[in-house]
Amino acid sequence: VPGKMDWWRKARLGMFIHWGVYAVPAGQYKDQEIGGLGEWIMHDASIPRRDYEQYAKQFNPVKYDAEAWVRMAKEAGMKYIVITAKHHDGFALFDSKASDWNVVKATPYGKDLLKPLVEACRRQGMKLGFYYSQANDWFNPGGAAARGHWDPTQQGSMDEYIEQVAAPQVRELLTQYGDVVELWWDVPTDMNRQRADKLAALLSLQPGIITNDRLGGHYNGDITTPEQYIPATGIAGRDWETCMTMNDTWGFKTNDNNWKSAATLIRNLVDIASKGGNYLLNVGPTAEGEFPRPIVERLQAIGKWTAVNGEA
Ligand code: JFZ
Repeated sequence: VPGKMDWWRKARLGMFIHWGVYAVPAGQYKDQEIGGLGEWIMHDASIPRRDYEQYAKQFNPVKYDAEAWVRMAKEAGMKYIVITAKHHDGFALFDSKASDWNVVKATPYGKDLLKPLVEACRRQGMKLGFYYSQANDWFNPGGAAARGHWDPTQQGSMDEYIEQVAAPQVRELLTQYGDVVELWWDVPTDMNRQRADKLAALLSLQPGIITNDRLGGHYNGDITTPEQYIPATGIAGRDWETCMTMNDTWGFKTNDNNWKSAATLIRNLVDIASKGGNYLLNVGPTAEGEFPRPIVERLQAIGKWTAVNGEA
């Protein structure tokens, strides 16, 4: 689609949202602080599927207010949002027919979390994209695990997993939620050309969609995704998007308080924009459905800056 990158090249700033069942343990398992990324806790603490499932039974984000989330993004000067429809723990934030490991079937909340966000984005003129962990899936049998499985119930055929879970879910995401501006694949463990082809074919369901470089197989996508850093001189001849956390985790962790200052985040935005890239800045909401206070404060500070200096 000619011109599909036009809005994206002007956007400069987007919101990344990492949200899921991992916000319940929030970095702790069996009274122990688990190092590393909050959304990797199932993997890093080798939590059996059956135990991890219990966190879903406590995932009840009654304070979730999609309108407020979108408003905070908008007031920060963000032009698009990318949310984890499914992260590596395999948990779908949406009503999926392809796996019962989803918010409707596995949690007391029992409602699709993407629908209200889609509606809020439409009402407020915000663009929305989906992160989808296509290869790593530590719950649905056959899904990949970057450093090997730790629970026998995770095992299965990856081709069947792609056929019966990943492809159907991507189809759901691209047909049931209106316009999807970005499909953000992540971590191509054990992907090959055949598996990637099946997923890539689905992108035709959203002709204007932009994809990143993490599908695997032989795909480069439309954009390169430097993670947690800013390329020194940009990336010549390529659209790029630096994704970055405000503290040291993507998914919410109670005890991660290593927040970057608002000044640092604004300086990063200027640095990235001046080099022709976009800044996809992460928020990790709590299991109750709120943005932690330090995040709200930083979004507000960024908004004060972009309101004056934003539109070039
Ligand atoms: C991945 C995920 O594993 C992580 O949980 C988070 O979602 C992040 C945005 O993406 O982590 C990566 C992926 C790629 C690199 C580093 C971490 N990389 O290419 O350097």
